[in-house]
Amino acid sequence: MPSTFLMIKPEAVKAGLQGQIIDILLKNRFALRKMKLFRFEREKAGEFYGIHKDKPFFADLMEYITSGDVIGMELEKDGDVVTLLRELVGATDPADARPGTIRYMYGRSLQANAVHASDSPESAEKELAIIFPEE
Ligand code: FUP
Repeated sequence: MPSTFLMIKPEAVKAGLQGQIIDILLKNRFALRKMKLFRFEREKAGEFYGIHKDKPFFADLMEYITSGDVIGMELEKDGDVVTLLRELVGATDPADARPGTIRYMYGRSLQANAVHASDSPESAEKELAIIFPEE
């Protein structure tokens, strides 16, 4: 079954929202295959967000994503799992996210937008290999 990567970001873990977010994922029939709580080292964070390294917001993004624990997950679902999960997650900026989406409910700002979800099958494969290298 195809799988993708989701990560609960620092502000959502600090706010204790991980249970509610996982509940939404399971109720929407995403199967949880792997899960890990960890804190990013700078180097690994840079590798994970390498696609943004020339963006003006990169330094702030590094500061934020290494600021506390995150929870990474491998999620499985029949069909186009990447697109289905991105729809449930909602727009990058919570202010633009549709009601019912995770970012609408739990995102606080463009940066602190509660979760990350891979944007393509290629990104999912790359991100899963970075976060779960041992498996
Ligand atoms: P997404 O794929 O929805 O996670 O969004 P992007 O890959 O475009 O951006 C990655 C992360 O960078 C976002 F989750 C939040 C952060 N970001 C900013 O902080 N400022 C910006 O202007 C754009 C993105």
